[in-house]
Amino acid sequence: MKPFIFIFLFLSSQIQASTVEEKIYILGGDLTTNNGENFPYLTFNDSNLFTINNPIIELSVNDVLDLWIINFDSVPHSFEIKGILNNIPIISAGDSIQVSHQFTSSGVFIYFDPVNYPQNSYTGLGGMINVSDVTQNKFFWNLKTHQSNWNTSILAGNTPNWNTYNPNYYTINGNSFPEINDDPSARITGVIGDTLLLYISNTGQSTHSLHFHGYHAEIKYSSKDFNHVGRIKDTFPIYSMESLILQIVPDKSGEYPIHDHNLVATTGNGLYPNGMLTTILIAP
Ligand SMILES: [Cu+2]
Repeated sequence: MKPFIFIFLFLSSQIQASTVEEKIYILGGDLTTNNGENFPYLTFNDSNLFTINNPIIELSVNDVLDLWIINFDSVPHSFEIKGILNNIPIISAGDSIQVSHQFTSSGVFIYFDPVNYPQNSYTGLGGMINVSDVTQNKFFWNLKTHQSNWNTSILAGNTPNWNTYNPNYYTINGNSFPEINDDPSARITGVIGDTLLLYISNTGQSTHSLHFHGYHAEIKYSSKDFNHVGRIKDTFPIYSMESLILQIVPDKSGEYPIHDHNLVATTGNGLYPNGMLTTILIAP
């Protein structure tokens, strides 16, 4: 009988879902650029201390996410997971709400504040939930753009004319070049033959076209169009509030640039090189 018991235990472990409990805190602070400019900013945070990053929530397929959202800001906010959870009530200043959802397929899912859309989301309140069954060689990019002279006015409750949006800063996980390469969650590193997975969300208000030098990548997931899965190429458009999973299997060693092909996005308030520019570093 022993083999049958073993098989039963093996199968039951494959379908077991776990419940992941997380808390995120809405907090205001400043984004400081590497040019030394400061502008007000809002993010979701792991604790009641402000950081420029929105937490990356990592789940396995079939996990149930139990999420508390705590509003430490002085004005009302809300919460939405694009395409999955909406119609969540307003969270008053000082209040909190709990949401729960089981994620039954892999992908990158954007969470954000839908209040006054896109203003609150633009000023920083947007992050990513990654659902996969892979534990190794994962890298994460949350893309955002900023028009630094807009934030004070937007956070005072004003609505800008989005037709005149002209961002002057471009960040990946809150950083611009060269600091992106100091973020081990963003900077792609590996050795020849590795399977490297890059989870990308665009929670800003611009479209980007990411160009990979040195290696081609394969689309493993696209929130915009399922038919794009399987395409192997070196440039990947990503629209606002869309997400991608790319896979790279390096065939050679070296260090190669990856950047937004819209070259204004590789500047910071007119200075080059800056913005959405990083390198992939592959060892023999
Ligand atoms: Cu290029």
